[in-house]
Amino acid sequence: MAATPDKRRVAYYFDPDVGSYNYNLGHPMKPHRILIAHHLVSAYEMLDKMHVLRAERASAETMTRFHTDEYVNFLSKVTPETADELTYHGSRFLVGEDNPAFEGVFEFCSISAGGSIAAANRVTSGAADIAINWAGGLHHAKQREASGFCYINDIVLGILELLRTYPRVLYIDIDCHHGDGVEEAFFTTNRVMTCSFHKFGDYFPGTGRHDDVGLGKGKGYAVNVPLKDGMTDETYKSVFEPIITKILEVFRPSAIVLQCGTDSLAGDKLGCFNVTMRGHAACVQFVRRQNIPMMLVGGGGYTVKNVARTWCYETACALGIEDTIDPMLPYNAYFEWFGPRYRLEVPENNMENMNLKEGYLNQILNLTLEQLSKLPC
Ligand code: ZLV
Ligand code: CA
Ligand code: ZN
Repeated sequence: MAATPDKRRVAYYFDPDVGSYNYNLGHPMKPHRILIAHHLVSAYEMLDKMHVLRAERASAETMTRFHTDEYVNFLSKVTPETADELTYHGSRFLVGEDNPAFEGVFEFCSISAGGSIAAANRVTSGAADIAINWAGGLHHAKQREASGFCYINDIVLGILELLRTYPRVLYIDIDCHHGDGVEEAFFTTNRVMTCSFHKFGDYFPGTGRHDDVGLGKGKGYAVNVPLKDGMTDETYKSVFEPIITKILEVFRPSAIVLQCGTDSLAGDKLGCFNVTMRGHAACVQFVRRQNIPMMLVGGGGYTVKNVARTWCYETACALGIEDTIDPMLPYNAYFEWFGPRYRLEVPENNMENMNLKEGYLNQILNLTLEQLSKLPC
């Protein structure tokens, strides 16, 4: 007899307006990629296999569960015209060019944060085993300022919601950048373990050294896996699986938030790894197999068509139907974007894997496992 397929109740949060916000001209962050991913999900007929929900937009007051009143108040008021004055000439709230005061920035943040908060509640209520918010994952936002294309930290707000019900939450971050905002928010608590895999060395935001492990009660509960250019599927898996397995053994999380930033894919405009769509999704599949309530959020990803392909495939992984997915893309409104091959794939390239030099990857793996073995069981 065939084994029962491994199905989960999936809640998928999508706001049809999310694709209409634009960071400044020439800015690499394109909210439109979430709409394209949605078109692929729809063309693959996944929408009727899950609960498709539009979350209530997060209010300013809700955002102050993490951010300061002063910052949220600023964000709710700022426009492209008033930005210079309200930021005291670019010295407060929005520093540098990474975070422009674009038209509708507060609404965009309300959609992103509203989605992660609703996803967290869907999981804690027991109505979903997996809740997805591809508009979330904005891991750099700080308590009192924007950073790295992120204004409101939807992940911190989502985790705070999970902590109302669950004693321990694991946060895993496979975006190519360090998940600094989430790490900082929970740096002194042992109720949230943060684990970020990221490129380190002459790369934004510059934090996430291996020996940054948390403070006070949180000592040992921040896990950082600094990597070099050229990570492949095989080498990514060779650190991801043993580290997450060890974390599950020592931390025993009651829920997991997986940030699925796709700038860790091969060929990303800002990333520098060589991971394929399948290698990236293998992280989702591995976490899903643990049978722990889970949230999937988006994050970075700057080669738009590959972001859409990967989040579509990862939605299929959440549903457990990835083996039935046609590698040829079905016709959809964005079909011509996916030429010349029109396939659901992100292939690797021939870049060198700098992590294999001088046993670097093994050293990092061993140091991380050693850190984790020191935690009380
Ligand atoms: O994927 O930016 O390197 C989650 C995420 O993790 C920097 N920013 C800052 C520090 C001083 N610099 C440069 C400022 C440039 C401002 C505009 C760009 C414009 C065009 C092309 C690339 C960039 C850019 N900015 C590339 N890397 C940066 C980083 C921020 C990276 C954020 C990653 C966000 C969503
Ligand atoms: Ca990361
Ligand atoms: Zn990133």
